[in-house]
Amino acid sequence: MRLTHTLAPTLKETPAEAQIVSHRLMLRAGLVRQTAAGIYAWLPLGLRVLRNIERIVREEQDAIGAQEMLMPTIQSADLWRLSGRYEAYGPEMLRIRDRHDREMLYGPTNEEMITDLFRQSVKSYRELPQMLYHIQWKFRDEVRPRFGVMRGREFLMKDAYSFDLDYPGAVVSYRRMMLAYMRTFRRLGLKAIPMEAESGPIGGNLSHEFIILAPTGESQVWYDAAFERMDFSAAAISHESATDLERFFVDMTTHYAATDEKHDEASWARVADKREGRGIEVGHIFYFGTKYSAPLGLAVAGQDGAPTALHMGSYGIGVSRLVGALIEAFHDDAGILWPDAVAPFPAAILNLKVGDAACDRVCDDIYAKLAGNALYDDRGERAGVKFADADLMGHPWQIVVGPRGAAAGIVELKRRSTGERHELGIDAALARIG
Ligand code: 5CA
Repeated sequence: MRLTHTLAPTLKETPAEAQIVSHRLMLRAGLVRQTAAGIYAWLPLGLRVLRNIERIVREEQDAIGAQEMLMPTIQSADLWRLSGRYEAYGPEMLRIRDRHDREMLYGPTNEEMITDLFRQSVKSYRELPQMLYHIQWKFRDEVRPRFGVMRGREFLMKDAYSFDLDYPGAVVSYRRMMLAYMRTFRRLGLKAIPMEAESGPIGGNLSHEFIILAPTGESQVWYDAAFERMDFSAAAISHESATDLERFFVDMTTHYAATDEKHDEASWARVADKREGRGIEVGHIFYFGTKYSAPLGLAVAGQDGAPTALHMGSYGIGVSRLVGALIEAFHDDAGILWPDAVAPFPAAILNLKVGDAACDRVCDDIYAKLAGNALYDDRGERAGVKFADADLMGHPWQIVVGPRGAAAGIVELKRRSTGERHELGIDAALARIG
């Protein structure tokens, strides 16, 4: 992308409404703009990050055999009456009437809808187990939307749902999903700690929150350093093997991890390798048995032919919240430090003297060799402005092209996260970026 023709409105000043660093940086780097309270438009660079996160989430869901689908954002109130949640959800639910005066709602989550869809088509235990997911916008009319995309009213979630004939099967699905979560957060460059949690309005009796560590996180977290050393690779743990999953789960849940509410000094004292930090909730998973299948009539013929209500779980990842959470985890005073896996582009090209024949030629050459997969700062701005904006936007590499170097075919390659700089020939610089 050429910056001259990109909607990436960077701001020098700190926006007054932003209380936390990720919100400030998302506005300053031109990733999002608020269009109504707690509702954001994703500008081109922000959307690229969102899509990169989605891709990693999707790949790890697919890898454990979850099937992607897409349910609508608008739902009919009828199903929610059957589960009892239409009233129970209260003012957080955005209620809508269509032209026929039918009651509709903008989905805050999809347990009812998926249960009904599954009920219409699946009739036998032979079709189980199954897991389905979608990545879809949700609306929750939060009392206090704040912190930008971290607590929005409209936000993007990956929500998955598992269907099993019985409790032991549901536990396997739950553990499989937990494994996928640990892999997902690792790939995003994050340290994630699963913690036992209350299940709240989703209901159920087994639930874990996934807290990622970031110095500016909203809650204090105490955890065993063992979490940081665990190997979640397919080579170490097969998601197909119930024994592997059991070992993985037991290993996870025997290690101490707690937030403020559940922290217990006596248990903490027994942890050999202690770690503390601040945390942000980026995922939440629930096993809730037949809480939705029973009232919505989702039962299949079991092995003995008798109708059996299915055991279900639901599994959420806050995809849009992760954009903010990643910035909370990776930034410095000058701006964002995107991990390679999610950066809008791998590199920014800084043309320090637009109009200088050598600079323009070298930049065009690099931009072409990267097949346009870079943010090319081709603006007629001063070098200082370009350096500041490149640091603010946080692309992992900066290729700095000045007139003297360009004449000699040399560029300066800067690694944003470490500040390391190297003077290199064009091809050597491109080889580093990989
Ligand atoms: N139905 C279940 C699982 S699919 C569910 O809705 N769980 S949840 O309420 O915990 O939400 C899942 C994740 O969505 C949370 O862990 C959080 O990361 C994200 N999330 C929840 N509310 C918001 C919000 N207002 N803004 C941004 N992200 C949110």
